[in-house]
Amino acid sequence: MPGSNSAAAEKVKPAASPAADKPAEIAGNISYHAQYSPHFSPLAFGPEEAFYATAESVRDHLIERWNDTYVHFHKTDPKQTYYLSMEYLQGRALTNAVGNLGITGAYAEAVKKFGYELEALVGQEKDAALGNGGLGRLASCFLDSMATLNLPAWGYGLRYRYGLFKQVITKEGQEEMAEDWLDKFSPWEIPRHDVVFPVRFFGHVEILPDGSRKWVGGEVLKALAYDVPIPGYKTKNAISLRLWEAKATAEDFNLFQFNDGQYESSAQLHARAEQICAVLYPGDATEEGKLLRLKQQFFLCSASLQVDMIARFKERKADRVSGKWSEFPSKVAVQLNDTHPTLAIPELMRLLMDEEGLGWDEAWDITYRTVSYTNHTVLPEALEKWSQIVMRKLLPRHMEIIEEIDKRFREMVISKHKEMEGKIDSMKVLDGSNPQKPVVRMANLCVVSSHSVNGVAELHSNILKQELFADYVSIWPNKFQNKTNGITPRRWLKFCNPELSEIITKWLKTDQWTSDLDLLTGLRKFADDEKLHAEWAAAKLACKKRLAKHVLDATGVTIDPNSLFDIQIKRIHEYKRQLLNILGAVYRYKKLKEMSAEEKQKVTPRTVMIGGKAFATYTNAKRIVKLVNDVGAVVNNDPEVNKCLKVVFIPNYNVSVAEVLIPGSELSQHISTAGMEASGTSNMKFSLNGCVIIGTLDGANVEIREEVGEDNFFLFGAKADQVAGLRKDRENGLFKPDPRFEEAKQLIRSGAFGSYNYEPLLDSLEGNSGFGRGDYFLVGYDFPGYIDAQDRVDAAYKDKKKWIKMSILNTAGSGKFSSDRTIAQYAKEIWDIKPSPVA
Ligand code: B1H
Repeated sequence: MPGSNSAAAEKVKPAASPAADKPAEIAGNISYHAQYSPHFSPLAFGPEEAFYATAESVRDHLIERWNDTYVHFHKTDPKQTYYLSMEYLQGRALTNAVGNLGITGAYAEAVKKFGYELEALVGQEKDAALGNGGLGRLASCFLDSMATLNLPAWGYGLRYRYGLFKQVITKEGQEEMAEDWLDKFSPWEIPRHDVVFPVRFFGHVEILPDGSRKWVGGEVLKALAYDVPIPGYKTKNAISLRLWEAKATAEDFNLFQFNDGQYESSAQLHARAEQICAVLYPGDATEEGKLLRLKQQFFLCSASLQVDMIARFKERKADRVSGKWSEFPSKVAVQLNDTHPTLAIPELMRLLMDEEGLGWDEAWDITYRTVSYTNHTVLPEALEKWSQIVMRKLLPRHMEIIEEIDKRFREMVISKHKEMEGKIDSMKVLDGSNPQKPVVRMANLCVVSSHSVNGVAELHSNILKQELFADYVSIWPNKFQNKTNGITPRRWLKFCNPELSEIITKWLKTDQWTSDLDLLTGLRKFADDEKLHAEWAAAKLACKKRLAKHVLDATGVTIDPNSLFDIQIKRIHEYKRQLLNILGAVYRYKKLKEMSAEEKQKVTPRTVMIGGKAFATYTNAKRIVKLVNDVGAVVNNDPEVNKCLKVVFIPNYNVSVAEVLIPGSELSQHISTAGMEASGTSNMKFSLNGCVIIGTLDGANVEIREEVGEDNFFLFGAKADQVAGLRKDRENGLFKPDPRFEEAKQLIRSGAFGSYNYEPLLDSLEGNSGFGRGDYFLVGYDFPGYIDAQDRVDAAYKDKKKWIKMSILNTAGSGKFSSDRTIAQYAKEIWDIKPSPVA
């Protein structure tokens, strides 16, 4: 190969056809891609070039499967699910791709012929972070399970130019930088120049002579599809994640203006097209920002519906006997990942009525039977409400349809559920109670228009039924379901923790657990086996060393792999209570400072790691990031205590970082105020990797504790049904703070961690908050219980045998939390789709 950095590579003969099992042929194919899909100078074949050539070689295998799967679905025409999500947190793809295809060993051998280790090339890949946190990562785990279960199901999203920002920690705290995941390009996506459809914005509604309505005028952009093949594990099926990009065309380019020197006005639509997919969650403090978000949401819905549901239904119905529109719900299921793609509802209505000529009743029946909605949060501030004024301007026809849905819903309640008449105001879709700012309540629109509504953990689904959506339950008692979240065991155990995976396979005498995770219960009978204990401890130590290296590289802080590794990684949010964690660490530091050298000998050494990104405009969350960093700077440099305690902020937490942190964890914190975390999914990943949880009875913690056993979970804190009462007590001055809580706050106030103004943060815990809801998240109430639970952790960790047994029993009890189980339930109980494996 010209310009290769390795003499050995010169001997590799380029070969165009991909081979899966023979390292020599694979190397030939990699060499072929280096030469014939050239993105770099032929003089270079460094790790980066080697990564891209290897990825393109792997992609050949993916494309073969992806084509076969498409043809198979086209021929057999099964009912198909369309999963609409504004977020996907895919992370890196190479390890997962070769792992799912079962060609890891062959590729590892092949790249050796160029003088590379596969792991080194893997590290060259950028994380695809087209999401914020749990909701986006859930969507990505779901894709892996849909493919693995051979389900006819595809994902749909947006191809953001810049995904989630890169977090840089400076003296000021968190700073955000645009993260260029497409630099240089993504080897995994296939631009589909044959799949381009128009999407309209603005304009007006025209009434035609026959009384039908048509949306015309405004501006029309094109949606261009980029397909990312998603391979299933040990199956020939590969499904698609279709990401839409907005573009304008040559017709929209004013050559005359351009030649006249009016460069900006000549390409206005091009610039506006670029804005649509420029960033994930553009700030929505301004009216322009709000409009842009709404445009993004509609763009996803309209493109996906027109191209993949309507056009495909028409294309395939030519082969069917019937082919009536009434068949649509038996061919198409649309899943809304939260309310962000709600506009799929009025858009489907519009397409069926205005484009296909159906009447309201028929279009409504089809829409209702097709669409289902997953709720992911009960936090009032996260329940989307869109201005009716903005909606009418951007989508005039959709606003008409939403008004009609609202009107018919109200009429239905009055005619069929008279007893609920008094509740109509809170149930209806349109809220005009503030005439200056009338809004559309997107969650209400989803509930009224979907045949199924589900929560994401038992507790959360119960809260939906008993509180948020209680009134609707009396109208539609069977509409509400639970689908407890899950995670893919491939990425989150097999690939990220090869040490532990090998041990599990050895002791279970099968590797079937990777696709049948309930088999992990087989480990229970070895929970006291000393040989397993030794192997388990060695695997954990290896992972802790890898994690310690990451911490050193990322922060410059040296941590001791023999200390207890205690981790909290998630988006920074007051309800997730990173503040409780850091106040606990501050209290621990204070007690250590008061101890004699002898007393310190008996302490369980601990490394507290906290990582996560704060939303750019969420000031209190950013203050928490700053506080963790400041506490770390003092504690880690204090020779009196830093053998017993280190506090590290892990910068730029993302999927790849999680893949290093989770295997090396021993204790992890899931400590949200009860009732506020819908599910959580990292709790499942930690537990699966043999990490013990300290947590509240919130979200999926409740079910994890049931599965792994009460003795293997450190529980503390108020229960969900006490929270409202405790808040009331606080308002009435009935709350007496524990002296330990006061001590921790006082130490921060004393300036022990620097002179930054933490007052607004501390103030938020004390009832006189400018935020107007003093200690709304009950940090003060839960603090003593939390400290006591941490004392129990310290004691348990001293007993190595006991701790390892707890660790084993966590892994053994994690079978329920496979996303294969979750997706199988969606397929059967909501979508009514069946596996359709490629022969
Ligand atoms: C979850 C969100 C979310 N719930 C608004 N809701 C967003 C809401 O930027 N926005 O507008 C973005 C995301 N994310 C999470 O979903 C829950 O908090 C977790 O508890 C849950 O595990 C996860 C997946 O169900």
